[in-house]
Amino acid sequence: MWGGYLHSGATSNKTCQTFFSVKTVVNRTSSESNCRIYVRAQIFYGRTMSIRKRGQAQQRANGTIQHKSHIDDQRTDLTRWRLEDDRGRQTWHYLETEEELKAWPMSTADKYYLGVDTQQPDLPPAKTPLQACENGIRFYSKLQLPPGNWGCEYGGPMFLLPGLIITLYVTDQRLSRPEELEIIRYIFNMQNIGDKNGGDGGWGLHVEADSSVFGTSMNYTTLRLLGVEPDNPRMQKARSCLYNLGGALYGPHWAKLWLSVLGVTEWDIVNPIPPELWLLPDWVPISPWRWWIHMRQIFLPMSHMWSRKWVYPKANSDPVIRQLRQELFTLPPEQIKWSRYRNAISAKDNYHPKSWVLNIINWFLVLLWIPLFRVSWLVKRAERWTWKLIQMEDANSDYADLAPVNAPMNFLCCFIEEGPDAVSVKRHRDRIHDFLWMSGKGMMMNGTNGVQNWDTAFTIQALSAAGLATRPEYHEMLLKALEFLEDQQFVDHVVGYTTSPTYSDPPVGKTTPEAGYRHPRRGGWGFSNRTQGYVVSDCTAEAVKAALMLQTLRDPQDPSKPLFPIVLSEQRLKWAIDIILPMQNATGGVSSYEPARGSEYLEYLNAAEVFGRIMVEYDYPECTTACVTALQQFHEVYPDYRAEEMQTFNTRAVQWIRTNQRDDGSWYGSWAICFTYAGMFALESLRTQGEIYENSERVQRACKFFLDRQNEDGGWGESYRSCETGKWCPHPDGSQVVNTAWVIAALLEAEYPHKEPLERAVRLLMGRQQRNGEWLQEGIEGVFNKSCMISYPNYKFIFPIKALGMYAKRFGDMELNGTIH
Ligand code: LAN
Repeated sequence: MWGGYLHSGATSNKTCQTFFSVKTVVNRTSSESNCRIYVRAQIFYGRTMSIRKRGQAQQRANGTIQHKSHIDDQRTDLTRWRLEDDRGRQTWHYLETEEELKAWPMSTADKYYLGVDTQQPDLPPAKTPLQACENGIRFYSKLQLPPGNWGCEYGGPMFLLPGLIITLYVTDQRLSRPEELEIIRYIFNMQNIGDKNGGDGGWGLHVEADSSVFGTSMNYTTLRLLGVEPDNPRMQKARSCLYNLGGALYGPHWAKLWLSVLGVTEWDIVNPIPPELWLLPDWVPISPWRWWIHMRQIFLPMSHMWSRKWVYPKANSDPVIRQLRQELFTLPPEQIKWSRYRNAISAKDNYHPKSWVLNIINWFLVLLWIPLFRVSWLVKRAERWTWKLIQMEDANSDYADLAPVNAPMNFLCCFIEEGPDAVSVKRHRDRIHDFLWMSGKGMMMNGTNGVQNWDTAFTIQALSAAGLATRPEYHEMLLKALEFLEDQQFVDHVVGYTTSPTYSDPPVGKTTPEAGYRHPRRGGWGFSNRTQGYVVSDCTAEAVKAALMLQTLRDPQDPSKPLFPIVLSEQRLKWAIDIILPMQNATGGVSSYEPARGSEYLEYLNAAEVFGRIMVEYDYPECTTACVTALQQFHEVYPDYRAEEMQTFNTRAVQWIRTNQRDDGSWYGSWAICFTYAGMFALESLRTQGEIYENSERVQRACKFFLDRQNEDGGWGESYRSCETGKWCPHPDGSQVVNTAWVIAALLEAEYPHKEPLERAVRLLMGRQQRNGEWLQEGIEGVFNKSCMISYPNYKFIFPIKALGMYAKRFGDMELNGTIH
């Protein structure tokens, strides 16, 4: 053991008025087998939002941080991190002083998320499924946060932090020192090194993916901007991986855009992103308002940036940028003719090759439109309109924005348009913290600003399905969860909606430019929290179901009394139904954020290269089922409200579910992996129309699909490759707790009559449970856009709890004899 001061400095921050100084104590711990220097950073700065101006805390010389230890060897003291949950706004804070530590003790949830021992006691070993279910709840309930929701490490995508760090860099900002150190540590922890994905030293699109130019060039750049030196052996390895893939010239569109903003590449390398498209009349089939919401909200700031051709003003004098120009390519930069590489893309990144249509359009734009027709008044008009839409998006979400891809882009647009001291820039800077998540492996950027509503609604439903929601010991937890949902419902309209020609009450599924092309939102729920402000069909439906499940329970002691207060009033639930009803597509199915507005042919314009099925909304069995079951439950409680419409909605929706089934009996899932997830929803839908194993050939086929794939140990394990390939791919590590729980729930929804396969599966869940009631993290669970995985760590609690409880309800809570795996 040895210690000493490594670095110190002081700064002040105009906006946040923070004070910063770093005192790092260096220890060499024997527990770290590689004898890595362990730096316990004691960091003194204002507790709340800590963003420094670049160059203030660190003395920058030649663009790199000047201090002796290797920045990548450092880490903070995990026991000083705390999660704050302010009405669903989750932010992590590093405590600097002993007083602060005393005033803000570490909670079990903090410990759990940070991978620190939670010290939860061993529970009496479960002999029956319900005992296992209750042991699971006992552990999981300790993770509930004060406002009533659950926190979530929502990692997976490896392209989010780069956008943030580049934006901060070019706007001359920095995160706090502990945050930066932990981001570096996280990115290194996710590097493909050793036996991880071939160990070539790169990064992939997501944490489990093979290295790609996108992942490698972006994460390498991020590390360099955060001060990691190029001669670090891991960086050398990353570079050689990048060169093997062709270098950053072979990156996808988004990578080229970010590198051009940074001044590492030139804008000529970026295929055109003309904001003029936003001026197309709404009836035009390719108008951006018809695109999937994520694509249009990303295209929006991207097109603005592209049109302005904005470049980091200090690019040419900043040594890091100059070095990056040497490090990222296989050719010296002066020899590169940037425009030649607009269409260059490595095979590893080319998941969705650009269509011939898009290639012709790009050719037309580059050779004819831009030089001959793109006159300045038109450009100005387009930029004025995109800027207005960006402002509307910021206003509707209090600068949280739809997701962590468009949030940094909007941030940069505000900086470009309004300058460094603008309120908009400060608000964006502050909001960044909502996305950052601290874990035992370092700090990541969550896929959204949390999973608050989604996990909370599912948790309530799991206990209810398990028949445990009436138990007094869970009452407080469930009430708090219900109150959380109440607090997070959208109770206001989007900017411009009430004065737009499309306004009506109840709303209809139409939109106009005056409403910023948004779907109505009052009464809906989003995936994360109220601030973010985007209605999602199934998030609304799952929240309605959760609320109804609790609010209709009778007190077991006195059945004349309700067990829970009416936290969500009849009016508020009706508003939610008003949001769900206009979500249905002409096909009968339901999409994610809005009914589909454009044709699937728009996929020909998919320019992202790394994702599939992103251009428009599609029908999803998951979203469709959630809406069907919510409407059904609502109708049982309030039979007079819009009953006919609900009836028609459900008949058409379930018919769509039927037609969406594949010949082998399965359904393809788009939001988690994959057939096991979608099958659970689809069978629930069919059950609402009385279609179960006994009377339905299609349900029998669905059950057979699962039974044919049950592993020897009784479980199911599905790999993310199922999502990419559209074919069942077994998980390389065998059965997975989450897949197994989904299939148990699916078979029980189907009323599959034979107990034996279900009992074997239940045994697997029980066998994987730890003595303290928890289940350990296994493979990644979620997906989006077919190719990018994302984690849902709470699923390993929610779904086993649900499945075990459902099983006990159906077959009785008997002791299970025999080996538990
Ligand atoms: C999510 C997460 C939640 C998810 C469900 C509610 C589970 C789903 O049933 C509907 C769609 C939705 C809301 C969804 C859509 C796409 C999201 C927002 C994500 C997968 C989380 C991250 C992803 C977003 C697109 C990430 C940004 C990346 C881009 C390629 C734009």
